[in-house]
Amino acid sequence: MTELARRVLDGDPRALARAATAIENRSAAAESLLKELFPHTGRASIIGITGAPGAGKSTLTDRLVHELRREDKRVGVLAVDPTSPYTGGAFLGDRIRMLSHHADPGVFIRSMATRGHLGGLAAATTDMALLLDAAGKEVVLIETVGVGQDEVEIAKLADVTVVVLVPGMGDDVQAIKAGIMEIADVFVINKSDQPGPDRLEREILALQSLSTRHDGWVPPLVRTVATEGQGVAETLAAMRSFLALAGAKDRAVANWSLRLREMLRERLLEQFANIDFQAAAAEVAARRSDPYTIIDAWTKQFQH
Ligand SMILES: Nc1nc2c(ncn2[C@@H]2O[C@H](COP(=O)(O)OP(=O)(O)O)[C@@H](O)[C@H]2O)c(=O)[nH]1
Ligand SMILES: [Mg+2]
Repeated sequence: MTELARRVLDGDPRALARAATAIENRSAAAESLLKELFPHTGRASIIGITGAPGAGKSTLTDRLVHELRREDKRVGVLAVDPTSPYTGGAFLGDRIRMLSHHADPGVFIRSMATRGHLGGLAAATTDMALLLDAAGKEVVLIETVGVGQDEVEIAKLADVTVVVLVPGMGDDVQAIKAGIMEIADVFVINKSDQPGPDRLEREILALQSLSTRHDGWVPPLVRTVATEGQGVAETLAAMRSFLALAGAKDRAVANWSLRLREMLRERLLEQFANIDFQAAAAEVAARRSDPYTIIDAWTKQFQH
């Protein structure tokens, strides 16, 4: 076993930070490290927290961390922040708010940079969660902005997904319809100190009554005021009820089926990183070539 792997398994925060950087850079060393670490994973609960910008995900995550630390649980936090100018400020805000945990060696916090080009964020997030799992974190919280497809994909990689909604936003139900309904294992109605939580609750219940999940789970609704810490313990309890559901093994297989797909997708795209997509796109758009012929040529090039 390499020195770095040994120190990660010991939970050494500096080794963890180094390994996280290696994973972020997608270095070859990171892959061999992850191979070494993988047999030591599978113990952490991976919790996805998703919702629109400003819904209170960071505030809630912060409160959950406090609650878990009170139970003496070791915690990892991964903040997935898109580089969009809308959330550029929130990125800093998240960091500052999270600073309150920085002196605590039981908490490890990492902001995941969006990968800009060919995706791969889902795979990188999986790797990072595995790293924290191997390092002995018992709970890994992943905060994602549930607006892009990429972020919804990441949420699906979690063992339990919490969707944070807020009352009084007319587009709530739209967001739910746009696919968040299927990924929510727990609904949090945050900012319940603001007008309208009853109405939002009725809307969610109405949508829930239209469909049943194949696992029979009816995602509970929890009202929170994250800024006050209200409902945080209840949120944790709701997540734990879901995690304790029978069929955890089947869920693990289903999750790995998704994760492997994401990892393969990324691996393939990485191999094609040098391809001039722009030039090919121009050819296709001008009808000088067709996408099928071009993709055929690309895949042949890489079949060795
Ligand atoms: N009134 C009220 N404000 C909240 C609540 N939770 C979060 N906020 C505020 O909403 C804003 C956005 O919160 P943040 O956690 O950064 O949202 P995120 O973008 O989803 O991570 C901040 O100003 C918070 O202080 C709540 O329960 N009630
Ligand atoms: Mg945030």
